[in-house]
Amino acid sequence: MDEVIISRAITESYTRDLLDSMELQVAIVGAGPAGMSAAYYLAKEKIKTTIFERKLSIGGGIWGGGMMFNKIVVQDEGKEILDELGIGASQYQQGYYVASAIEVASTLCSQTVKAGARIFNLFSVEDVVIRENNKISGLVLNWSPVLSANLHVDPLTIRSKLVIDATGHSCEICHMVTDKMGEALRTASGKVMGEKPMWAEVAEKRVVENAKEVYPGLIVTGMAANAAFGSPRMGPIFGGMLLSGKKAAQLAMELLK
Ligand code: 48F
Repeated sequence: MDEVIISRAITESYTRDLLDSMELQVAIVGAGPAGMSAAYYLAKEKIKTTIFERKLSIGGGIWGGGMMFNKIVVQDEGKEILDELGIGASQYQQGYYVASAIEVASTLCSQTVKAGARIFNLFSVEDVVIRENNKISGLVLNWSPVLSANLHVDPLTIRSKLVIDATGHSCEICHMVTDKMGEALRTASGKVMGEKPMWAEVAEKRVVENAKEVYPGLIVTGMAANAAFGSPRMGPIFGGMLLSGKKAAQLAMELLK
């Protein structure tokens, strides 16, 4: 085995993938449950989709379950998605199913990649591209270690017809838009309204309703959607996240037509 051939194989293959991701139909920020669900349903329909994830690990808030008890709960509608993905879940009582957080995170990631979506980990999105018509048309990217080490290194940029903010509680892409464009979001205040206290039942409904185009070219999904529109949090029930990602994918496909 030759060390340099190994290094060439990695460098060439990675660079090819990165170059291919510079022109996308859909760019998703965040590989949590909502972002991966959106990517899975888009890739299944052959939409060119890439997720950029800040962390080394993929899966966002799935792994830790509830307070590090690594189990998650889904309701009937969420169970249908787990069934589709081939993830086991047992009924706890009527309408409540328990699944292994480890199996959910790993299988969702595997199915998303197998469906044809690409995932880049260790990428932080630090800004958006806004050109003609004030529409988002791309993302500004940097290596996560560059940002965590506070190094002065300029970013690179990719173009995408649509962007999905799946950054979770921090709702980062929506915040970037308001930082640069003012009160421009399609929310009641034009700003990120901020998530409200825990209320699982309402939060689970709203997280699907709130998966919308929140700014031209920008769809928001998952906990970022509830933060954007001022809806409650839900804790370790994950069906809404998967359904919100699915709705974001359906909306993206309509907008791409
Ligand atoms: O936090 P996260 O899992 O968001 P989600 O898909 O799901 C929320 C649940 O995990 C849980 C919950 C109960 O259902 O409320 O919290 O809405 O995944 C968000 C991912 O986005 C990444 C972050 O590292 C995480 O993996 N992320 C956030 N900001 C950026 C980012 C950024 N600027 N660039 C790249 N990745």
